[in-house]
This record gives sequence, structure tokens and C-alpha cells, in this order.
Amino acid sequence: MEYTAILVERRGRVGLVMLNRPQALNALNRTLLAELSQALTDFEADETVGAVVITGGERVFAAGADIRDMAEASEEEMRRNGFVELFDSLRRVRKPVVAAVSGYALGGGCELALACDIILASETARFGLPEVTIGVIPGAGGTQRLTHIVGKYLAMEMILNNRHLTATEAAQFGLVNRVLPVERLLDESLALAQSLAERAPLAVRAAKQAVNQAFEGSLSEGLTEERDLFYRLFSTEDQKEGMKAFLEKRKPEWKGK
Ligand code: CO8
Repeated sequence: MEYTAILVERRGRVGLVMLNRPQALNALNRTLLAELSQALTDFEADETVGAVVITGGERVFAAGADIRDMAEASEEEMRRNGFVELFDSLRRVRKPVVAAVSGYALGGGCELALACDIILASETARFGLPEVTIGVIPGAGGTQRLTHIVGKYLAMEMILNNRHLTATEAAQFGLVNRVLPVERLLDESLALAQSLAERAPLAVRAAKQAVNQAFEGSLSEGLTEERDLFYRLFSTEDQKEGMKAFLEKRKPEWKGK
């Protein structure tokens, strides 16, 4: 597929997606979201890809959903065009996804980062959900995911009153894994993703599923699912290989089986 709003590359076992609408601060229009969804679907299907990095480049991650696309839309049009549903393609990715955030991550851009599994931020990263300033609310997970992460009171301030978090504050509140100098962000994100890609793929997938369950369901459901996934991994060749390699003091060779 020819992409116009994103750039897609392979770096080792890592699939890299770069949002590429600099003239609109990477605002997420329908084309961009459809292309992102396609790229993620392709990476998910490609056995040689073990992890994905999503970035917007050094200047801006994404300044939100494209306001021009939505400005005149009716409720019915918004429901019909599946704008937000395209976000769900991220939830179908079972491989780990790292967000490399530099500059503004606002509105849908912040929600895109929040839908990833690990967030690395540059010192210039700014996180915010300014939707109420233009008459709407976050619609792609912001009110839910942010609140789970930073708690009710800070989430209320950010969502109701457009408080932005600097990269340092975001790290303080557990919204990002760590903060890096701008020029190191992409390399470190790729290195982290490469490290994830070298681990036992079925175990990494199961671990991601179990952690997400902690985020989305009750503790008792999560404990049941975790136990089931744990037992199920004993039917994989990778579990046998991983434990054997440990005992033989050598590096495991994963088959993804
Ligand atoms: N949509 C469309 N165009 C945008 C957007 C956007 N979200 N953000 C910036 N742009 C455009 C500007 O219109 C401008 O274009 P032009 O040069 O043609 O006038 C260009 O990008 C540069 O922007 P600015 O001149 O405004 O740059 P500044 O550095 O002065 O300001 C800001 C940067 C502060 C980021 C400012 O651009 C801004 O406030 N942007 C809007 C932020 C916002 O409100 N985001 C939320 C949008 S709503 C949303 O995300 C809802 C999500 C729910 C569902 C998600 C489904 C995908």
C-alpha cells in the first residue's frame, strides 16, 4: 500500500510508523488513521516483526484529531465514518507497541500514545486533552485510560480544564516510562522495541494480554486469565526451550511456537 500520511519502515525486527502530516502538526485525519490501521495490521501479520514503534518525529507527536475533518460533521456522520473505531486497530495488535513522543501529544494524539504499551518521551513532550476547549470531549479512550493512570483528580483537571503535563510531570505521574533528550528518543525507543522483539513472542503476547486485563477488568477476572495464560504457555515449544536454555546456560532460540 502507498502511504501518504505516514512513513513505514523496518529496523531489524521492529516495525516503525512515523506520522507524517507536518503541515498540520500530524493531526489525525481519516487517511492517516486508516493508513496507521493498515500498517499495524501488516506488522501484526508479519512473523519477522516482534514489536512496533509509533512516533511523530522530533517536533510534534500529534496535535489531535483533525479539527478540519470534524468541524462541520453531524452526529450521524461522526458515528458512521468510524473515525474513532479506527483507533481500535491498536487494540488488536498483540505485539508490544512503543510510543516515542516528542512535542505536543494533544487530544487524539495523547489518546494514541495512551493506547500504546510503553511510552518514551523527549524533554519537549507535552501531554494534554484540550477537547472541551473546542466543544467536545476525548472520544478515543482519553477519559478512561488517563484516569486509570493518573487518578481522578488530575484527570479531571486535565480533561475539564485543559491542564497540560510537561514530560517531567508526565513521568512523575506515571504517564510515561522515562524522559530522554530529543536526539536520543527514537534510537532508544527502537532499542527498547528491539529488546522486546528478541523475547519469547508467545510469552510477550500473553504478558501484554494479562497486563491489559488488569487495566480493563476486575482483579478476579484478571487473576483467572493470568493463571490460564501461564498454564497455556507450558504447551509451547518456547517454554521448553527457554527453561532448557537457562539450565544449559545458553541463549534461547525462540520459534514462536
Ligand atoms: N486539526 C487540524 N489542524 C491542526 C490541528 C488539529 N488538531 N492542530 C494544528 N493544526 C494545524 C493548524 O490549523 C495550522 O494549520 P495552518 O498553518 O494551515 O493554519 C498548523 O497545524 C500549525 O498549527 P498552529 O499554527 O496552531 O501551531 P502553534 O504552534 O501555534 O500551536 C497547538 C500548536 C497548540 C498544538 C495548536 O495547533 C492547537 O491548539 N491545536 C489543536 C489542539 C487540539 O485542540 N486538539 C484536540 C483536537 S480534538 C480531538 O483530538 C478529539 C479526539 C477524539 C477522537 C479521536 C479520533 C481520532
